This record gives sequence, structure tokens and C-alpha cells, in this order.
Amino acid sequence: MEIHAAQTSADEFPTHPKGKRARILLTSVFGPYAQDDEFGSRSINPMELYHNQVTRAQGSFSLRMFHRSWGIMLIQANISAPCTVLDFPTRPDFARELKQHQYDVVGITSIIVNLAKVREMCRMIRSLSPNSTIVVGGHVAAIPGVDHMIDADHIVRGEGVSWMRRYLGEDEKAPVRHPAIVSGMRTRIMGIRVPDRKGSTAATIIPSVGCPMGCNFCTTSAFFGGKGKFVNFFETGDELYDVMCRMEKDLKVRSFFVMDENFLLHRERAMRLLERMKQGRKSWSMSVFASANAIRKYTMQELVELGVSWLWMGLESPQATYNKLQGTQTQELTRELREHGIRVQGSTIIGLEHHTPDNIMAEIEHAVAHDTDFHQFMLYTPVPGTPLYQQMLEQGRMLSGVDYADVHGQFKFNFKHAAISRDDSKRFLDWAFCRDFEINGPSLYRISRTLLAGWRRYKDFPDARVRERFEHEMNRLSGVYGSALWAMERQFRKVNRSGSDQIRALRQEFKKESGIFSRFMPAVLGPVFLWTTRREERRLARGKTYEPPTITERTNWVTA
Ligand code: B12
Ligand code: SF4
Repeated sequence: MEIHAAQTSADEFPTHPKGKRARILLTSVFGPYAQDDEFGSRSINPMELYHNQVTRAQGSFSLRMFHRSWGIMLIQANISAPCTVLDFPTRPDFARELKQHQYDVVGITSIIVNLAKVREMCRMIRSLSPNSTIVVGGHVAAIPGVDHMIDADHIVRGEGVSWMRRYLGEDEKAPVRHPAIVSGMRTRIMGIRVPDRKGSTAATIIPSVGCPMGCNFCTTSAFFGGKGKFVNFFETGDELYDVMCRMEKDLKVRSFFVMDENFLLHRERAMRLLERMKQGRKSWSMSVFASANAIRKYTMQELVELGVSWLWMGLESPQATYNKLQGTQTQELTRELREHGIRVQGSTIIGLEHHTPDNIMAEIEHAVAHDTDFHQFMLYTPVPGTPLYQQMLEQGRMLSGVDYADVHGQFKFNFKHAAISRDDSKRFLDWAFCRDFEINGPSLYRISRTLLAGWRRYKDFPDARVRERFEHEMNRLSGVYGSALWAMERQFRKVNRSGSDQIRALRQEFKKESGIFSRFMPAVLGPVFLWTTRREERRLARGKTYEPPTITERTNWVTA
């Protein structure tokens, strides 16, 4: 295992006098999040992955769910000191926790947009728990001069497990213990909250942080060392297999969300994992992030056998020069992946250097024509800590007076673009989301289509693990998808008539492939879904937003 020590602002590495006996609070920044306030919350920046940056224009069809703060969960699982993780507190929750327990160390995790919340939390700690040492980690640490903006004792850049272990006098090189993480919670779509049943949601696996590709705008790559660098928690396919077996048992799951910026890049590890999966007869499915050139290192059959069922990949522009796209035709690749039952989430950047008001619509149309199951659009954003930010700074192109709370790629440019104005950047971004929805329809329809294609292709496949994976999903979901399609077909008619006809055609296909029970389900469940969908549309029109619940978890805990 290779762990690079994180840097701190102090010259000598600090340690806490109480070592492993120190009482630690690790917390995320406070909510509520999906509202405009003086602490940098923004209604357009909710704590929901899909609704924030992927399906936000899909109305009641938007996939909504919350994800825990995995960085602090990982740190908690790897220290033996008594530790509380407080996730998504409100300010009163946070104040109460500080007053009720005497913490020696309070660690805050944050990304750049939440800087003002970190400042406020440091202020609260100084006032309510003056003896606590304040440690701040996560991407917020990349802001130049952040030590003058917040009142913290230590600001940790980069990998945090090794830092915290070292700080507490523990062995920083000890093998990393992976916490049991349920990937998402409180899933909601078409106005229905999907029950959080044990085993029904994928487990999150974090094999590494960072990415060696080092694209100039990439904040995660830069934060963990940049080009050629990354931190591996699990070096080999064997180690990964063991972790996944443990998660399978603890969480009763058979699907995994692999939180690794470029999982498929490490072919040797992935192929060893496949070997072990075959030996262990594991019919697992995996959601992974991968760049197009990494995907091309595998045959479709290898990907399918590995259980890759959902792939997040950067598409960018046909004119971009990023290494990850070289030698690949992304439209052809995404089509092929979908034909093999692999859902594709494309990611497109709006406002690249060569974009102009004259060519950007065509570039967006090109992106939309990929017809991916999901599509993320993001503004080209020089984020502190990245080579792009440095370059823009040197060229005097960073705009002054832009609040960090608005530097997240879903609002407006934070730099001077050669051809596109700040206000137009938002217009083009919003148009891209709307266009994708209008042309390609709800993502729920698209993923049902990909599942059906995969099922038809692999239902008689010789490897039983692969067959079982598609069978399992088809049996579990065909009736539900059929019913959802019934409602979608009617509701989407207002947006795009021919799209609605395609949804109908897919529903008929599902009917042919479904068992008796699932075949008749849409007649009953379809109208219910249509009613909940319309009710949700009305709620959203009234400004309804969703917030994650506050979660408190204690380990190695003894009451003081
Ligand atoms: C899951 C996730 C989310 C979840 C929320 C998670 C949460 N509870 O906060 C959701 C989906 C809701 C989300 C939302 C957003 N996210 Co987000 N998200 C991620 C994602 C995919 C994974 C994070 C993760 O768990 N990584 C794995 C862990 C192990 O790594 P880590 O968090 O960095 O933690 C390590 C170190 O940073 C450090 N560390 C972290 N915290 C602490 C604390 C202490 C005390 C110490 C010592 C160390 C330490 O130690 C950890 C272990 O090494 C990352 C991308 C990525 N690959 O990281 C983006 C990412 C963090 N998100 C990002 C952004 C911009 C957003 C959004 C603004 C959406 C958007 N427009 O893109 C919103 C903001 C929502 C809000 N209001 O705050 C950016 C942050 C950019 C930046 N430089 O600040 C990232 C990096 C994606 C990207 N490449 O642009 N996100
Ligand atoms: S391939 Fe993706 S994760 Fe890796 S550096 Fe480029 S943008 Fe970042």
C-alpha cells in the first residue's frame, strides 16, 4: 500500500498530546443546503448528486438521493481514538454536539463552495468548545490563503487517513480498513420515495483517491498530487475482492459504487478482481468512473463479466485535446456500451477555450447525440489548486468578486472567457440540460432501455454469473419499469410527442419480456405513478426542496 503523507501548514508535523485517547469529532458542514443564505448555501446547489448536476432539468423525473460524507467515514474507520461522525448537521445540531461532549479535536470536511460554513463552524467551536483543536480537510484546503480566511489550527491538504493517524500517534502505514458504506439514501423519483431496504442500495468502495491523468482543470487529480500521482488504498485485485466480500456480507449487497476517479485505468487490478469473482462465482454489478481511453483497454465482454453496469465517462468536445479521449470515438463507444447493457453517464464541459457563441450549440447537440442514459454538464471552471487556475491567474483572467459559494460549475463562469460572457455561460449550460431532456427523454426511460438491451443480449450467456446479474435486475424491475414507462409516456407527451411514442414502444417491448405478474403490473401501478408524478410537479413548482437527514455515528466510544 502506498500512502503519501498529507501536507499541513506547519513546518513540523504536529501531534496531539493525548494521542489515541483524544476525543475526536468529524463533521460535515451544516445545512440546510438547498436554499440561498448568508453561509453560502444556494438553492441551485443541493446536496443531491443527480439533481444538482445531472438530471436537474428533468422535473419530477429527476433522480434524487443523498450520499454520505465518505472522507470522514474513512478516517473514522481507521483511527482507534473515540470518534463521532456528525453528517449533515444543522447549526443547532452542531452546537448541541459541541456542548454535550468535550472534544479534543474537531475535524471539519468541506469543499470549496462551503468555505463560509467552515468559517462559521470554526467561530462556533472557539466559542462553545474553546479547548478543541480545529482541523480542516477536504478540497476547501486548496484555496490560496485559506489559513487567513478561517480560524483553524491545522489545514490538511491531500489524503486524510494517514494525516489523522500520524497526528494521533497511530501507524500511518497500517492497512486501510474500509468502512461499510451504503452508497445512497432517501432515493426519490416520480414523487415516490424508494424505501431504504438493507441490500437494495449499492455499497460504496473507495479503492483510491486522485487520478494520474492530470487533466488541467481536474480538482481531484490536483488535490492528491496531480499528473502521475494518486493514493491507492487497495493495491491489488485480491485486496479489493476481500473488501467487497466483506461488504457483501455486512450490507447484504451485490452491487458496488466504486469511488475511484479512473477505476479501469488499473487494468491489472481489475483483471485480477475479475479472476477472483469468477472463482468465487460472484454475480456482482459495479458502477465505475473511467476515462474513454481506459475503457478501450477492455473488450465489451470483459467489462460485462466484470459486472460493469454503469459507467461515468467524460465526453467533452470533439475538438478537445485531453489525453483521456485520444484514439476513441465516444459516440460509437457509448452506443456500444449501451447495447451491452452498460448504462452510460456522459459528462460534458461547457465553455472550453475554443467554444464561441457560434459553435457552442453545435457542440451541445454533439454531446446530446450521444444519447447517454444520464448526462452531466459542467461549466469549464478554473478551481483553486488546479493547473488551469494557476494559468488563468497568471493570464489575469480570474474574475474578482466571485463568491466561492458560486464556484461549482453549475452557475456562471468565474473567469474571463475569450468569447462567451459570464451571463451567457449560464444560458448555454441551462440550455444543454433542457436539450438533453427534450431530445433523449427522462433518464429513467433511458436506463430501462439499456437494461432491456443487456438482458436480451446476455440472458442466455454461458457464464451463469452474468446471466444471473441481468435476470436479477430484470425480475426485480421489469414490472416497476413497465409501470413507470406507462406514466412517463403520458407525462412526457407535453415535452416531446415522438419521445413519448418511443417510451410507449419500449413499454411494449418490456411487456413481451416480462413474466405474467410484471406484465399486468403497469395497469395498476402506472396510474398511481402518474398521480405521484403530477403531484411532485406541483410541489416542485411551489419550490419544494429536499435535505439529507442528520446522522450521528460513534466508534470506540466511552462516555466521558
Ligand atoms: C460524493 C460527492 C458529493 C456528494 C456529497 C458528499 C457530501 N456528503 O458532502 C454530493 C453528490 C451531494 C456532492 C455534491 C456536490 N459536490 Co461533490 N463530490 C463527491 C465525490 C464524487 C466523492 C467525494 C468522496 O467521498 N471522495 C472520496 C473521499 C475518500 O475523498 P475526500 O472526500 O476527498 O476525502 C479525503 C481527503 O480530502 C481528506 N479529507 C476530507 N475531509 C477531511 C477532513 C479532515 C478533518 C481531514 C484531516 C482530512 C479530510 O481525507 C480523505 C481521505 O483521504 C467528489 C469527487 C471525488 N472523487 O472525490 C465530488 C466533489 C467533492 N464534489 C464537488 C462539487 C463541486 C460538488 C457540488 C458543488 C456539485 C457540483 N456542482 O459539482 C455539490 C456541493 C453540494 C453542497 N451544497 O455542498 C467537487 C469539489 C471541488 C472543490 N475543489 O471543492 C468534487 C471534487 C468533484 C469534482 N471533481 O469537481 N458531492
Ligand atoms: S481523467 Fe477524469 S479524473 Fe482523471 S484527471 Fe482527467 S478529469 Fe480528472
